[in-house]
Amino acid sequence: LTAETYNVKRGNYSTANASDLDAFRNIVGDNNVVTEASELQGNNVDWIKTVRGQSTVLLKPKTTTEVSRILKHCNERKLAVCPQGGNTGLVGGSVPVFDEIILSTQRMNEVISVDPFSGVMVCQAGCILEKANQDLLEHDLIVPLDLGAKGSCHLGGNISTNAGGLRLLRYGSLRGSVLGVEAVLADGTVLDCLSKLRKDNTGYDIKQLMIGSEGTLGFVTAVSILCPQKPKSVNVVFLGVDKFEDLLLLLRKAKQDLGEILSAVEFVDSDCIGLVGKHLKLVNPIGEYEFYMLIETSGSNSQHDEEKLSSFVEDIITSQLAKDGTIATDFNKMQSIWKLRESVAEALTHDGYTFKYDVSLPAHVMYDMVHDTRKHLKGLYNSVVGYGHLGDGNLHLNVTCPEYNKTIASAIEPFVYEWTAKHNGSISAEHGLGFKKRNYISYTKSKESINFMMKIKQMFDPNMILNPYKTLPGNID
Ligand code: FAD
Ligand code: 2HG
Ligand code: ZN
Repeated sequence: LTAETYNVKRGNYSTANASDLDAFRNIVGDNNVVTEASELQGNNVDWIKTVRGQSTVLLKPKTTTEVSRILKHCNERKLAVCPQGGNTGLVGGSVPVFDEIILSTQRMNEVISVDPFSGVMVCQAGCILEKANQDLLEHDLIVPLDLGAKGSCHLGGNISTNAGGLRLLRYGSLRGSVLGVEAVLADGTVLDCLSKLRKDNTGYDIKQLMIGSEGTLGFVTAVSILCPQKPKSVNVVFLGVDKFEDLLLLLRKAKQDLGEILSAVEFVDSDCIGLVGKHLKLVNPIGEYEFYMLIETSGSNSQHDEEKLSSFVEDIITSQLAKDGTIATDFNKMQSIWKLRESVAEALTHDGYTFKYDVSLPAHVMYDMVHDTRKHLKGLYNSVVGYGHLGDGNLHLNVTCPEYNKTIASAIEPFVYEWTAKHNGSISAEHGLGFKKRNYISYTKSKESINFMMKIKQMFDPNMILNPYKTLPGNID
């Protein structure tokens, strides 16, 4: 899909010309100004291949100074810019809509420092999440964030989307663990908020504005993150459950009985397991049930953790809250269970055109949304699945259909947004609004807050060059 499908008009921006390209080559070197259409193809299309831009310029700076010089030039020339990290975003925020210049963190991948005592890692924004986590293991530390896209997503992208992921239940949101951010503003100003301090109450906390602003307020160049100790003992349980209400009882019991060692509580429905089996040949290690729950514990004493977990599993199987289950204590088995959960997004890409919704809801109504969507769509789909971060009240509702068409699109939206608002949820729990959801922001935020957001945008980026057509509703572009 392109801008036309979404009925968006190009803003009044300049088009990059030969002298702009010379200026960019002068800043980053010839090899780091990409203009070859074939090389740009991947950067113009999003991960789920549902939106496509037409940029003709990709820039790959290495340093903050280079980013600053690029943005200063773009601002003076009124050239629109689309910041891009690993391009794994799921709301169309990471790709251009028209011919925005793609500014990538691909080469900004240096770890600047790791302090094993405080646990603070400082690194450039282009560090890949999985690689950063591996590097940290040497210091017995881990990144407080994990997600299925870890092999490609960049820490700068994670911070710009305020990614949630699989460890949020234990380590909290990035708003707590990110201690500092360095960002370049639209006019080239370097905003150095790269603090390594756990506590700092001197005035307003500007880095919080960068977190989750999806590249609309500044370009994140470096981050400082408080990283927890690598747990000495990790275990995973995979359970088969008949009813959604039982998942909620299990969640409460897991909190009560596993307490301080509980590190993740995820769920998938039976259709998700069907899809990862069908499209990716992943094998479900237990029988067939309506729901599956993944519980992870992370602690410091394996004997203590395993005892706690075994007694928890014994209780829930005896009481029939869970119908079946398997405990994994070795690395390979844990990995294969996690893979079942983390691969649902990929399996869906093989199932047809995917409409994705990422909502926060009160836990007791979470799965009603999936039932109601199935009923409402009256068979117009290939699959309607529900899965997600149960412990955080975050449902991923996905609808696949043979191909995109307006009838299906208008049957789904605004239905899902209205449903979410009616139950006091959020239309974006973790993926952001990007290009696809910006015009629905008012289902979750008040008119006053949206107006305030617009004022902030105008202050940070008066020429509106940073990621236009994203996050804020269309009427200000
Ligand atoms: P991109 O996709 O490149 O960009 C995302 C947004 O941030 C865009 O608006 C872009 O313009 C902006 N941006 C990127 N870099 C910068 C920068 N340096 N400065 C300013 N703006 C920037 N998300 C979750 O929250 N939880 C999950 O569990 C989760 N699982 C996922 C699983 C899979 C398989 C996939 C494909 C995605 C998943 N995501 C998840 C989506 C998630 O938002 C991204 O994976 C990740 O945070 C984006 O990082 P990225 O480097 O790929 O950013
Ligand atoms: C996940 O938790 C991701 O797997 C992706 O946030 C969710 O694809 C989705 O809907
Ligand atoms: Zn998720």
